[in-house]
Amino acid sequence: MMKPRLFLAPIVALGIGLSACGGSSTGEGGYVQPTGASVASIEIEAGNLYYSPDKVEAPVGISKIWLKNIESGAHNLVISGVPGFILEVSGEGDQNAKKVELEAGSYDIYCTLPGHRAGGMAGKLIVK
Ligand SMILES: [Cu+2]
Repeated sequence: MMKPRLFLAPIVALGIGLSACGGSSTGEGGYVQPTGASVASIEIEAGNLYYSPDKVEAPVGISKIWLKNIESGAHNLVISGVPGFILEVSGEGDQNAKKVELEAGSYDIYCTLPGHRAGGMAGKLIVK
């Protein structure tokens, strides 16, 4: 008879490691910010089902993206093609910022809360 315990141990350890990642306010989705200095600071306001501006430009390289909540309600901002990146804000006046390194291109930004993107909480981030 074989000894399955030897093979089970690493699987259990992996499971614990994955579950420990969830729910942290500092490491949502395991996103790792670039360590270099940011060349631009981009500010986007979140209202109820809109961003202002809804079309923003950023230079190629590392930008620090700010999301500032100007109305009630919780919102967030993700960038298409940037896995794990999310800025979350809760009530009015709340703000959040993270650095992101971007190549030239047109990126969709949107709020992932149910109905928000379809309701108009979407925009474009143009990097050039
Ligand atoms: Cu939203």
